[in-house]
Amino acid sequence: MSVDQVKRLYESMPAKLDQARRRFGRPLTLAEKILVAHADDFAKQEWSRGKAQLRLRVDRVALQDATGQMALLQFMQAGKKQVAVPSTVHCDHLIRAESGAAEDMQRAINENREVYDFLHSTSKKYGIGFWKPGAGIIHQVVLENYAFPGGLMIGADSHTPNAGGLGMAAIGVGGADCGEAMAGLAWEVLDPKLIGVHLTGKLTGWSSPKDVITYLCGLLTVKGGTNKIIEYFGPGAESISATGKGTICNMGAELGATTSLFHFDDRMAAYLRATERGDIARLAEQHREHLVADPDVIRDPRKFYDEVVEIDLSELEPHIVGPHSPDRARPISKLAAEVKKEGWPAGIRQTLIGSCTNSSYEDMKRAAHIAMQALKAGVKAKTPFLVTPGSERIYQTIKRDGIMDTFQKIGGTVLANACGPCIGQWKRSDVGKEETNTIVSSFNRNFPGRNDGSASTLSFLTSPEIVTALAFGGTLEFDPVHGTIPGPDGKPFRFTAPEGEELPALGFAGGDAGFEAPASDGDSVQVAISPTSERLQLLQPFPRWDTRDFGELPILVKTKGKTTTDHISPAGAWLRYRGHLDRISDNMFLGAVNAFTGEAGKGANPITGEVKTFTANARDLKAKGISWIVIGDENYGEGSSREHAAMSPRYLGCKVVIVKSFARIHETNLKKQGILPLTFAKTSDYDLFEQADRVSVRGLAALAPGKPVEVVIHKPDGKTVTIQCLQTMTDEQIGWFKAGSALNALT
Ligand code: MIC
Ligand code: SF4
Repeated sequence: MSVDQVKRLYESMPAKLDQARRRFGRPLTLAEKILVAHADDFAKQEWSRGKAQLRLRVDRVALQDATGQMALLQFMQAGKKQVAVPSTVHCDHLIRAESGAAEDMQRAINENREVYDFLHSTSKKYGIGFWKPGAGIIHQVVLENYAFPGGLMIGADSHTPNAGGLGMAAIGVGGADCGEAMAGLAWEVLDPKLIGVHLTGKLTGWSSPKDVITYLCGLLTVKGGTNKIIEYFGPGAESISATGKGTICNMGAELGATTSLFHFDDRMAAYLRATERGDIARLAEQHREHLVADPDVIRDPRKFYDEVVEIDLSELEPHIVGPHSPDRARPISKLAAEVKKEGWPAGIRQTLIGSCTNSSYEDMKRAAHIAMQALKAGVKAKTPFLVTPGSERIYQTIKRDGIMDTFQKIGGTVLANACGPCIGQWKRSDVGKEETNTIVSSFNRNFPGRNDGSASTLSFLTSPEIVTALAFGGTLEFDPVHGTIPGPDGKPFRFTAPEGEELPALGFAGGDAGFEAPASDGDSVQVAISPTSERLQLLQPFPRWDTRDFGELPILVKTKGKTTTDHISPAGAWLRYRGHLDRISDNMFLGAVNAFTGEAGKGANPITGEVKTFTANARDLKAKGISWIVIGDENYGEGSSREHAAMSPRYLGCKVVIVKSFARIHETNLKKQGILPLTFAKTSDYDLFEQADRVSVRGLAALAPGKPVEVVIHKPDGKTVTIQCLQTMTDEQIGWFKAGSALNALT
């Protein structure tokens, strides 16, 4: 978005915000200001938190190489010549970490050539900015180049809210949402409720932005933010750098929040200037009052936010979360006792810093400060230490400033500027497949199997500086804040608290950022997809609803416990097939725990009784022309925005998913792909479903917003049980269901 467009947005705000203050009869929070300023039609729009469906115009769309393939394939189906809003593609997820940046990059380019060529040529053709492999991780690149206070963007990645560090409302969505916004349609989202987080005190010593969010994860849990925007404000916010704010907003995805954001302040202006956007900083300073909440909101927040959380940063201890869920939180000082009690292996096998969450200059600098202390004292690292810089800009700057040298001196390996081990793109040879082992990283997710494909790996998340100290302690029993480790002379060695500037004193290093602008004449660019490709496949429209109720569908899978998108459609080696719906569907439910047996990834075929993978069973049912249903637990579909977790089930014959509760992005993805998402009116009805049951869904012709749906469970002995299920579909979404998918409804 050009400076002129930002200026126009800011200049349009006073009138729009006044109109909203009058209509709502009260002052506005920042989240509301941004939503109002981006309303497709303010006058016609109904506003009601938690109830209304907002139609918004986004300023920008960001795609990455794993989810972006499907987003672009869907956009292409809309038949447009050019994208309607500024959009970018970022090649970051497909680079596998194996032996260090240079070799890993070359291997990735060779292995993924076909996909990169596809992304590159579609970008060129349709007017999309293209960030080459190695340019950096989507959210860091967006923060450095595109995010701006008061803006609204969507991205086909759940950690898009990272841009909230610069006061932007940036929301993670499925690829179909992006495709539609790029095609020029308004984008829809449930009017979110608002959580205000009032920050007082000051971050000091070992405490870092990561601790704000890991603490909140423990407090609010992984579903605490569902359909809510988290707005941070208060005097404490000024003690957090813009990139630190980005860390906090990024990991708000782990709370399931729609997005998170901070009010505009001088730290943001400083970051904008350091990243060569002084013109935007100046504009934001001129329009400051529109880029923060109204004064009355700050004075009496409880009147205007649905919930308020107080955090005194001066009291906040460093936290660590895990294993297996980002909300399993405790202060680092309490970890050793818990490790003993739980019998987790205390010895740490790998330490990793970086990722989109924590790879700012400040993060690297503070981690290097810890490493330097150990180097000076002659203390050796006890674990491998892997670093993923967030962008080429960070990489070049830490190289110039000697930070990389420090990491290398402690035996660290600097990986490509990419997702790598954070998304299972990690070839690890130091542990056996089923060996229980412990790793610690500064990433944001730690679901089973997430990093190295092994559910036996226990993954803990904490700040980069604590990760670095733990690399020297080598054990979860070491508390770097209060404890000591043996020095080379046998005497106890104690780290002092990390220090590090938020922005490089010499400015960011220049060099080839890895950006390619689209062609001026897109018509001349050809996008070719080979019909024999195993990486890319043109999409075929899903069949329309045949206007009949669903009768006696078998249950393909009833999942128990956490069913994240990593359980439904694992990443790692499967990322290879993200552009090929048929191939990727072989991973469907591989991580899902079968509620009938406790086993992951497989179950009895509902017709033959043979125990096979869920995919094999689904393919068999599909071949027989039988559709099926999924029963799920709480916060079903938590985590990633990947729509493959909805498309694969749809492709293999799923009609309905009934769960205790949904994560926001996944519920929308199901609707977009034409699957009926239902929740139990009575949570305990989950227990009624048994393996041999058949399930009917009645009254579909009368489907209407807010109207419950009748579900009949047919028991093998002929008995039936009728229950009520709820659905959250709007008229438009019911239209998607009837058309077979949102895309079908469009074309
Ligand atoms: C993630 O962190 O889980 C991912 C990989 O970035 C996903 C996107 C994907 O699955 O490609 C996300 O967060 O949406
Ligand atoms: Fe990449 Fe990990 Fe960030 Fe997702 S969370 S964008 S996989 S670095």
